[in-house]
Order: sequence, then structure tokens, then C-alpha cells
Amino acid sequence: MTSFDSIAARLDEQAIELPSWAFGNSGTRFKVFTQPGGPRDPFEKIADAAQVHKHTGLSPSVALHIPWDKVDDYTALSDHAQGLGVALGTINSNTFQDDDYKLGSLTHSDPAIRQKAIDHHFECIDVMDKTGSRDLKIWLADGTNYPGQDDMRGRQDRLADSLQQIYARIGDDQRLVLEYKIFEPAFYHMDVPDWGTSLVQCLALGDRASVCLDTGHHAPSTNIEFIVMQLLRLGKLGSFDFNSRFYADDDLIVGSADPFQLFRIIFEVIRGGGYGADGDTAFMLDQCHNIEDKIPGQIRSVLNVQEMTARALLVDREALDAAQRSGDVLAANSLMMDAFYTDVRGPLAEYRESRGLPGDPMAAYLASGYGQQIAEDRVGGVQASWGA
Ligand code: PSV
Ligand code: MN
Repeated sequence: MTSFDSIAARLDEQAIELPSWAFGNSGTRFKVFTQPGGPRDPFEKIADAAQVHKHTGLSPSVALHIPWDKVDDYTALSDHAQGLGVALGTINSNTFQDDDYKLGSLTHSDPAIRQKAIDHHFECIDVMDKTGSRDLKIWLADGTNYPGQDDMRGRQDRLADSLQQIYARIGDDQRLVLEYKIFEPAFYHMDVPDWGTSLVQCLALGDRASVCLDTGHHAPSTNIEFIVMQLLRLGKLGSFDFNSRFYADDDLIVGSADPFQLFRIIFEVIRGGGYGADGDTAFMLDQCHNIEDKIPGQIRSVLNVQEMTARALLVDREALDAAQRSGDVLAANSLMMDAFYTDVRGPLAEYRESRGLPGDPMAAYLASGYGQQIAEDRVGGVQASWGA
């Protein structure tokens, strides 16, 4: 197997973007729970996100969600982030929380509502210009609940037209990433249900449009790493939304439900040239910490990604290639499993210390007193949540 020392430099290339919404209150459709010290505005969300980077060195940027993270002065927000050692990242649009969008947004048959949804994306691009963000991420709740409710073909055509108008506005150094989701909130059909639809729409747009793969947005037992391989092969894997699922879009801590799947996915990212300096596939988290503490939840998440990245980097690719070419099924499989079963936690602690980071970021955060401090300081105001 490849030695840990030989992968250390590659681990330095890892960057995982955090979602601002992971720090606000969240829950299920049954209950949104509050937590002491919850952030009340985007400035406080970014301060919390910066704690994750401070202790792990893994998360140098934070994704924003508009309008949840709308502020009067984006330069001030950017400066605030920079002062805390992080940058503002992807801008997520939101066309799923307005009554007008009940029957769709970019696909709506009413030109006025469709225009409103397009204008919202123009507003997001204006934000990107101010924050210096590279990516506009579009996830649509659009779809129907009943056969015959609307013309699926017409909706796809309108989607293509809307995306075209949005794409025409993004700058030369900006990208549009289109996320897909198999179901929910629409239950009969979603307008962007799968990677094929996202890919087809992105291909029609051009080079600066690519697919966002949210690991929780597939049917059970889907071979996600195959999709990763195919999109990388085509140069169209723009970004990941990492999370874990047991049943549907559970948004649990990445690597918690199926660490082996995460290993297989990251192996294909590395194999396909999407990792670190090799490519421009963005690693992001898209999670909600409904019952666990949020900052530690994000720390656990980025460490899980780092751990599986280390294991995937340990696969002896040369030996694997030889085993595959000679048709040695069991040897090839063993090479994957040897790397997967390697306990990298000790070497990773040493690796972190060699980079001036705490060997145990979780313990360092808990000992820092930050959680108690925000619980004391953040009195009054309204805690941020979905829609705020
Ligand atoms: C809804 O399923 C969702 O989780 C999508 O995955 C988006 O990425 C996210 O919300 C933020 O809009
Ligand atoms: Mn997502």
C-alpha cells in the first residue's frame, strides 16, 4: 500500500466548503429545534463556520443562501469573513419559499412568475460579483405531484430557456452548477430529477455550466461513484453536496451512514482528476444538524471527508492497475479493501500537528470555550433558521 508520508502533500490540497445554513436552526417538518448561542445573522453564521476552519484547516470558505443570508453590505460581510480566516463561496439561489412558486419557478407556465424566478437569479449573480464568488448553485423544487398536472415537456423547455437567460449573465470566471434531486418536494416528477437531466441542460448552456451532485439525492442502492466517474470523464462534475442518508434526503453527517460509500466516491474523484489541484470539482457540505451541536457536527463532517480522502489516497493505484489488467479480481478488490480498512486516525493527528493544527480538532474546539461563549453573548434577537 502507498505510505502515509507520500500522501501528506496531497492532503494539503483538501478544501471543503461549509453551508451557512448548517449553523442556523433546523429540523424536520415536525419540529425545528433551537440551540443556545445559535447565530442570529449571516455575520454570526460565518463566525461559527470560521471555528471549523480554525481547528481543522479544512474549510476555508462558506456558501451563502439568498435570501437567507441577504445583507445590506456584502463587502462588509466579505471583510468580516476574511478577518476570521475564511472566504465567501458558492451562492445558492432559493425559489422554493414563496407562494408564487407553488407550481414551479424557472419552469412555471406563467411568464410573470418565471421572470420573477429568473430575476432572483440575476440578483444572486449581483451578490456573487460583490462577494467574489465563483459558483451560482441552482437547486429547484420544481415538479408536479400528479400525472397530467402539467406538461413535463413544456416545463423542460421553459427550464432550458430560463437557464439560458441566467447563464448569459454569469461572468467569464463564474460557473453555474445545477443540482438534481430524485424527489421532494414534488412527488410525481421533479423537473431536474437526475444527473442525466442536469447534464443535458448544462451541455446546452456551455462550458461554465456543470452538475452538482448531492449524495442524498438518489434512489437507494444507486451506484453514486459510477455517476462521479461518468461526470468527471465528461468534465461536468462541478461540485458535491456531501451528506449522509439512510432513507431519503436525510442531510446527516457525511460518512456517518455509509463510510465505505464515501470512500468509493472519493476514490473515483481522485481517479477521475477531480481532487484538489488536479481539477475544479468543489467539495461542499449540505447538511442540517437538527439534534447535535452544529459546530462540532461540521467539525466531525470535514474530518470524516478528510479521513476517507486519506484512505482513498492510500490505494496503490499502480498495483491496482496491474491487477485489473491481469484480470486478478481478488487482488484488485483486496487493494481497495486494504486501503479502506486502514486506520488513518493516528497518522492524521500527527499530520495536523505538523501543520500547526490541533491533532484532535474536536477536543480543541470543545476546550476552547467558544460554544459557552456564544451561548452567553448571543442574547436577544431572533436566531437564524430556514427562511431567516
Ligand atoms: C433541498 O433538498 C436542499 O437540501 C438542496 O440539496 C440544496 O442544495 C439545499 O437544499 C440548499 O438549497
Ligand atoms: Mn444539496
